[in-house]
Amino acid sequence: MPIVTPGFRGRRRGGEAKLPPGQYRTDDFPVLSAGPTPRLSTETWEFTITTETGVVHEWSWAEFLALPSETPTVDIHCVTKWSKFGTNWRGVSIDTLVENVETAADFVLMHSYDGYTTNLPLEDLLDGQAWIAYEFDGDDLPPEHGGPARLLVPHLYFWKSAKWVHNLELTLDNEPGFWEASGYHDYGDPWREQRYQGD
Ligand SMILES: Nc1nc2c(c(=O)[nH]1)N[C@H]1C(S)=C(S)[C@@H](COP(=O)(O)O)O[C@H]1N2
Ligand SMILES: [Mo]
Repeated sequence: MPIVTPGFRGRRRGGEAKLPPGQYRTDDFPVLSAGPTPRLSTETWEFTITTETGVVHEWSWAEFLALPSETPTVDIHCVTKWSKFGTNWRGVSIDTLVENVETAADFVLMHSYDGYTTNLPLEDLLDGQAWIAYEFDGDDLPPEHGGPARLLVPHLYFWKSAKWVHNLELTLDNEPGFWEASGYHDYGDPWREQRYQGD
C-alpha cells in the first residue's frame, strides 16, 4: 500500500488538473500587484544572477531571447484562492540560466523592477520546475502580468512567481521576501495549503 499523506490526497500528477484545497477554478486571469505596473523598455532591461561570492551573470533582452526556450502548460494557484488551469507560456528554464553559475547557495531571493521580492529554495527552481517567462498564450507577456518577463514557479502559490524580474540573488541563508515578511507562508505549497505563517 502506498502511503498517502492527507495533504496530498486526491492529487493527480500528470493526469487531469485538480484543485488544491480551498481553491476555486476561474478562466479569468486576475491581476494582483502590490503597486503600479512598471513600464519597462527591453532596450534597457537586463536580468542578472548574483552569487553569494559576488559573481554577476548578466543577460540583455537580446541575449535572453537567444537562450533556448520552453513552452510549459501549467496550472497556477493564487493564495487569494483562484486557480487557473492549463496556462500556456514561453520562457527560459532556470536550469538553463544557472548552467554556468557556480554556487553553494541553498536559497534564492528574487528581486523585481518594482521593488518586490520573494524567497524560494533553489532546488524548487531546478529540474524543470521554474522558468523566466516572456510569452503568455502565444503573445508577449502583458506588462500587468509581469512583462517583459516574470518568474513562473507553478507548483507554489502564485505570489512566488515574481513579475518584472530583475535579479536572482543566490543566498546561503533564507531571507524572507515582501509577502513572506508580512505573514505569508515561507514556502507556500498550495497542496498543503501553506497560505500563512503557521499553516
Ligand atoms: N514584482 C511583483 N511580482 C508579483 C507581485 C507584485 O506585486 N510585484 N504580486 C504577486 C502576487 S501576490 C500574485 S498572486 C501574482 C499575480 O500575478 P498576475 O497579476 O499575473 O495574476 O504575482 C505575484 N508577483
Ligand atoms: Mo497573490
